[in-house]
Amino acid sequence: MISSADLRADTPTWCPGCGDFAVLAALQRALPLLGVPRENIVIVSGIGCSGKISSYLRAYGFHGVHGRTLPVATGIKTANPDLLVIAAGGDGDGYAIGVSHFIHAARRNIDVTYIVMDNHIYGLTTGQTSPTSPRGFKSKTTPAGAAEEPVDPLALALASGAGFVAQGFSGEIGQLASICEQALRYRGFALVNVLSPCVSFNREYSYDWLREHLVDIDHEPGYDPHDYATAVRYVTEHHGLLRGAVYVSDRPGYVESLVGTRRPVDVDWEEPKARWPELVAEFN
Ligand SMILES: Cc1ncc(C[n+]2csc(CCOP(=O)(O)OP(=O)(O)O)c2C)c(N)n1
Ligand code: SF4
Repeated sequence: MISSADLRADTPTWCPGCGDFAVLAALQRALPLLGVPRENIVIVSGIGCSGKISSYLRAYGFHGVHGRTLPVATGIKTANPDLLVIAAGGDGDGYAIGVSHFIHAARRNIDVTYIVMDNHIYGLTTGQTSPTSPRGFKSKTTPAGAAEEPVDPLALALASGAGFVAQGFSGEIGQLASICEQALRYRGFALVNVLSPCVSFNREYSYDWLREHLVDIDHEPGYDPHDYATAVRYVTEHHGLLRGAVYVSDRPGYVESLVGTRRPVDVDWEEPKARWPELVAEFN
C-alpha cells in the first residue's frame, strides 16, 4: 500500500497560491485509495507550468513535448494495459496544440485519466490568451480583448464521446480528490477539467470569482450523471460553470473493447521484425 507521503517528490516551484498545488494534492490523496502499486502508475505531462506535475508526483513520469500527452499516454496504455496511466497538462496544451489528440482519445475511450489544469491563460509563457479564455479577454496577445469564442472543454468532451466527464475546482480540494478517485477508477477516457487559478497572470478567473459562479452538480437535486441529454443541457445552460461529475457512461473502455480481438501486448513482433529491412528499403 502506498501513502500520500510516498507520492511526494521534488518541492513544487509553482507560484504561491497557484491552483496546480491542489491538483497535485488531490492526486496524492486519491491514488493511495486505489491499491495500485507505485510502480504501476505512470504520469505523462505536457509543457506548461501544469506540465511540471510529473516531476512532483513520485511515480513513473514522462515529461513530453507541448500538446502530445495523449498520444504518449495512449501508447503506454495500449502497450501495457496493466498500468494506471494519467495524462496531465494545461488548457493550452490540451485544447490548442493538442486538441485533435483530445478528440480522438475521447472517441476511442482510451483508458487514461486526463487532468487539465485550466487557468484560461498560458501561464509558463507569462500570460497569453488561451483557447478557454472568454471573448473580450485582455492579455498580451489580445490587448483589445479576444475576438474569438472560447472552447468549452466539457461540451467538447461530451460531443467527442468521452466516457467520463467531470470538472473540479482547486478551491474545493475535497471534491477534487473525490472526482480524481472516480476518474482513476473509470475504465475508459476520463476527463477532469480543473478550474485551477493562475494567480500571477489571470486576475479574472480568481478563486473568489469561481467560488461565486460555479454550480455544484454533485449536490444538485435530481441530477443524474448517467443521463447524456441532461449533462449536455446543464453544460450548455450554465456555460460550463459546473463542478462535479458531469457525465458517466457505461460504454466499454478501449482496452475492454480489444478483449476477444487482439490485445496490443499479445502482438507477435517476430514477423514485423523480420520484414524490417524490406520496409526500410522501401523508403530509400
Ligand atoms: C511546439 C511548441 N509551441 C509552443 C511552445 C511554447 N509554449 C510553452 S508552454 C505554452 C503554453 C502554456 O499554457 P498551458 O498549456 O495552458 O499551461 P500552463 O503554463 O498555463 O499550465 C506554450 C505556447 C512550446 N513549448 N512548444
Ligand atoms: S504562472 Fe500561473 S500557472 Fe504558472 S505557476 Fe504561477 S500561478 Fe501557476
